[in-house]
Amino acid sequence: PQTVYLKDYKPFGYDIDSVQLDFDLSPHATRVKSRIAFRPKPTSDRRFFLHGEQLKLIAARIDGAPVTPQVNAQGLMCDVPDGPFIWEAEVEIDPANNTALEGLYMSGGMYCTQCEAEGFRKITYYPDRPDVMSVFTVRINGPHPVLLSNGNPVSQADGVAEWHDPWPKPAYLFALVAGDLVAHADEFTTKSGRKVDLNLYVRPGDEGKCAFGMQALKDSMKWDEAVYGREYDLDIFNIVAVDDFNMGAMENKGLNVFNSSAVLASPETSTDMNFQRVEAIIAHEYFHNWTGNRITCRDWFQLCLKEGLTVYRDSQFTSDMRSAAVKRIGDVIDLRARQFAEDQGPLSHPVRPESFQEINNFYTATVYEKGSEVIGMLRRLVGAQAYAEALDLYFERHDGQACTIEDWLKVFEDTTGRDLGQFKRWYSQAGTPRIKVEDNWNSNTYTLTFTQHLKPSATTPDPKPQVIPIVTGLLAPSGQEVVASRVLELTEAQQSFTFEGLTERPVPSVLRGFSAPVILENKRAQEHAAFLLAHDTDPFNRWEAGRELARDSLLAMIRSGAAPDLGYLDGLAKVLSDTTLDPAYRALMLALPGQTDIATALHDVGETPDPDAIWSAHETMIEAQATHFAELLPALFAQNQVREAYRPNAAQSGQRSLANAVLRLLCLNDGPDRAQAQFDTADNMTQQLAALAVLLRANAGKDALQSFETQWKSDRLVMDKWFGLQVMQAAPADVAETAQALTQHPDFNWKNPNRFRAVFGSLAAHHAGLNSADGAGYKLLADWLIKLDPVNPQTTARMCAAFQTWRRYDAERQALCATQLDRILAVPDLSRDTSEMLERIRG
Ligand code: B3K
Ligand code: ZN
Repeated sequence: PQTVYLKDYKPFGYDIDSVQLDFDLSPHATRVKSRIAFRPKPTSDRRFFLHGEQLKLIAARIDGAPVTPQVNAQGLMCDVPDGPFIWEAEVEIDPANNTALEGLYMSGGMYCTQCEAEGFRKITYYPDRPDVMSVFTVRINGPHPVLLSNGNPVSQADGVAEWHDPWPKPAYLFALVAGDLVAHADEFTTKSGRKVDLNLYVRPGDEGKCAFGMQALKDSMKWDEAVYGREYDLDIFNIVAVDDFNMGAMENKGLNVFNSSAVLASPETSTDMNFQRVEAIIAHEYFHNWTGNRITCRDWFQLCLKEGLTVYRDSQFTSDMRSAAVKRIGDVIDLRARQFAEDQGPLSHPVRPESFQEINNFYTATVYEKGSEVIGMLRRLVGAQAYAEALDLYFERHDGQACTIEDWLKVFEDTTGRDLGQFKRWYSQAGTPRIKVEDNWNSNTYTLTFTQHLKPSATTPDPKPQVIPIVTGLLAPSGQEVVASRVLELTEAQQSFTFEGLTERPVPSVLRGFSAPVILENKRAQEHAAFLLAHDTDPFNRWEAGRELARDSLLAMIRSGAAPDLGYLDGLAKVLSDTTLDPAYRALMLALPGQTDIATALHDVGETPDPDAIWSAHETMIEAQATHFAELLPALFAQNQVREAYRPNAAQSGQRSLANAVLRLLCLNDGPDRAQAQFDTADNMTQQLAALAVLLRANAGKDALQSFETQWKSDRLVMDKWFGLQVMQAAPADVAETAQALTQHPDFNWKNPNRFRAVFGSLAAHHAGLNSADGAGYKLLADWLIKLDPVNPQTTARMCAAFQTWRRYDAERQALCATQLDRILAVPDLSRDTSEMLERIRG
């Protein structure tokens, strides 16, 4: 396969004045007619190449005269006139056999599209690159009640609809949907008075799961007006729910297409976490209308330009809608689990990569989540006011353009007068910087000295210091805050900051709010962490101190068989019983660092993690929590029962998350009756599923599992939970067998990405199960990736990331894993997606 490089970027030689598409829908023989007005640029080399894959070319014409282009598997070349001309083509495609779910495909009888990143070339011949923007008119012919495309409706009649999108867009934002769908309709009036029709289209039967998503959309529209001054720009905004979808959702202009799991929600069928995810993804896709659609990317190397920024915007939205502290902690847990893991292994790449084989493999935690962290740092460095001004300038200067990271940084430079040359390293250097802190106290002067270090890697052989905003506050030994949070700007490899006028040696609270995506390396004294757990005014660092104590205790248990640390348990008990603290926050405090995080911590200091030992330490610690908090737990459980009608808001969700974490501990102390009672009486999915998880964990879930299946058999999204939970809750030795058995279930439709991920995503997330010493986890995953690859390369490649940490384990496990990696790599005709991933991972 060919490698594409950022440095090779060349503009396309033609502008496109307009695009007209005409679809005749038919499951196995859809005809697509295109009529495209090309205009050569003065600088053009007149090389006319159009992308096209898996297309049957029926006819092509230039200015009405038939032409015979040279066609290959990637596209076509053709001789074209010197001046402007009209290109017309007719192609035939087979959506019913499109199992890759990219281009035009079918899901449950409906037609839908997914074009990002390079799927439009499977619909017709076109310069399928984001810097070619044009105005599209689309006509759809088909016997379906609902026929949708981008933009505003021009005409709708029986079996034919026409849509016109006035906003120039790249082909990856094209969308078409046709099917027997029902609309949940509403409207929104923008701040300048434009009335916008809003529709959420779903399959008949799903109407009852639309209200929450619709409200989230309206909240997002309002928020983007209030906070970023961004108004919606069409007469209509449509969202469609699709059951077969490779990712969460897609921001096509005026016609967002969603994985049904990311938009449908009801109290009976969705957990609090599901509601939060729906709200965040609706917001994310909506926010793309400005950050992605009105201003798009020049090329796919600039993906973080739209994704990092849009993730940052949706995280701001969630912080405003819910609890900012809880959101931040959740984001950091996720960042460490996914992005740090990526950055410390063979898949490490800069936020703006410089080469790829398959761009779909670069929709990563680094591009998205680290990309968002980089924007958070920029805002911290320049301040909220300058950030707002820079964003205004960005929208004003670049509206309608396809831009680069250079354009993005330039608006900040022009707004603030700052040189962002060094800051730009965040985009070009791969890896997670490591920070060491030392402090010194000398005649009332307190000094903090930081050093930063970035490990050289394949893409960053010669790392240079980065600009790292370290938000720091100081506490007096009494617990009083004596220096409020301020941003220390670390720009050198080593740098000191002094604080004058203090009367006693303070305790530092550094990297408050996780102000930069770095690893803080220095071990602080245990009593120091215990002090911060008790006193820090920064909620993130207070949580972080508790997490550090938990981690250190787990590490000691693993290394030397130490008992669980009583200091940690005592500190945690105080936090748990502090009713002034948000229950959601206390639930986060109670949770232990993930087993993968513990493996990472061991690997980080050159030790070989033993997944079984990590598992056991976790179990022992949870038992210790149950014993240590025995007095506290019944009251905590009772206080956090929600008596009002179910609502998925932050307050109620927080209470349920604390009560359900407590339920697990209570089950260890008192047996499964309480969980069984909760399961039997639950009137919402959060309570039902949490109880089922506890029962399964206690090996007391057989009947509940059966009745859950009987109750929810016909609900695909709920059944995904049923499949996933059994794998998640299995003991390490049973994980592969459980997953294997589930694949034999009649409802295991492995071609449906949600169902496949329910089983194998859960296997991949089960640290001790995936890495079981007999290699059964590796083998089962490999078997199924081999099976899925020819059907759906994108989902297969994405799941290969489960193997990215294989080199940290012992020689036996490495050998078992290598065998499986090689077995997959040896498959003839392995997709470009999967082979790129596995070659990087195998190394
Ligand atoms: N932009 C899409 C992701 C497309 C992924 C293509 N493999 C969803 C999002 O980030 O909003
Ligand atoms: Zn996005």
